[in-house]
Amino acid sequence: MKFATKAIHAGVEPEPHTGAVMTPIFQTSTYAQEAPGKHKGYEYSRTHNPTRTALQNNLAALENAKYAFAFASGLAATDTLLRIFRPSDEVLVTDDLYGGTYRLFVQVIEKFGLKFKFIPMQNAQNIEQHLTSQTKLIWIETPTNPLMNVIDIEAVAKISKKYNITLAVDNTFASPYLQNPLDWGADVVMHSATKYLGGHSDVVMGVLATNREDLAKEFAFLQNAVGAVPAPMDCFLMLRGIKTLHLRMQRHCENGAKIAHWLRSHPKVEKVFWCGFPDHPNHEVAKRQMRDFGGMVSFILKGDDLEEAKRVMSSFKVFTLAESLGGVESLCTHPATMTHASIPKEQREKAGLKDTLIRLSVGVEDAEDLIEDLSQAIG
Ligand code: P1T
Repeated sequence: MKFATKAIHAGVEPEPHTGAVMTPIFQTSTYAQEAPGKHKGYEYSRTHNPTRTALQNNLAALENAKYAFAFASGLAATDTLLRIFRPSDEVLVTDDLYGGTYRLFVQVIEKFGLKFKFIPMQNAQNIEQHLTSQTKLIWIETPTNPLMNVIDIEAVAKISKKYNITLAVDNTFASPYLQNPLDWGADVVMHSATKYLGGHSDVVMGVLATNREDLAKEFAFLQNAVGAVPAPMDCFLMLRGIKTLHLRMQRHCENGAKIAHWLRSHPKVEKVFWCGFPDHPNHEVAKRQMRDFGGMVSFILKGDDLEEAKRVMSSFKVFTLAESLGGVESLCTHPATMTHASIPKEQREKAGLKDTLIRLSVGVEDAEDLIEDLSQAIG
């Protein structure tokens, strides 16, 4: 089945009792049992819920995975994955990543004895020298948030396999429409489904998907044992959002490309971060592992003046200044004070993230209106 058909149909069957075409919201915490232990596969909604089952089957199909698990947020999904590791295990992480993931790793999980090392991975050859016998997980984002660095999933997977290390890819920025990390050798795909998958900025949710049975068993156990599960209503909204993922992504990519090029030709713009430019350092990798370049674009104004950047971010009429991304509406974010404020400034700057960087999540509005808005805001 091709992507658009999977987005609409995978995992979703008409409801057997009534024929309802849309998966109902099974708003129940528990299920009647005929006799102790004799039930229809559903006992308690932390463990299983039919709306969640339909969504998980759909998500697995989109990521070419055998198994997918939905969680109450992207960070809940990441936290659940990290719980399969043990004190003194080491994790190698891309140096540019969502600030909340950094905070979870350094301020929460490190307390339990795991060690995290943040390194640039745009050149996969940089990785091997940082591995130790304790390295158990490599965590990458690609494209990265917010610098749009691209990491060669296949090259990293070759290394992780050689040393028997699990490779997890945060696929939030690309969405499964643009990139399927498991096809390139990753062991786990993680999503903040809050973003492109949901697509309408009305649900917070996370996903883990894998083809490895051993990991799937751990995730199923932990999903129930830890319990960071999404509500049935949210699973319904996610299924509904996913039905138009392919249509939305096409327009996000079209608008993203138009805006990236427009910004690049603007006399007041110093640098535009977007992996669709042929001179982006890893453009060839992006072309190979992604189907298009997405709707996330970051930029820095000439003069590198924080006050001027703040003035521009406060002047938009169509873009909304807000955290998050991937919804139909265009958003503008200031990573240094918003999404990446939990990463110490020194660490941010080491990774190349300046306080003056402006991040755009280009929505699916009319590109001409978006460009007019950017034009009046930048001046
Ligand atoms: O917000 P949540 O659903 O918990 O997902 C966390 C997360 C994980 N990975 C990436 C790449 C992300 O971008 C996020 C959330 N990011 C934002 C809220 C943001 O504006 O960047």
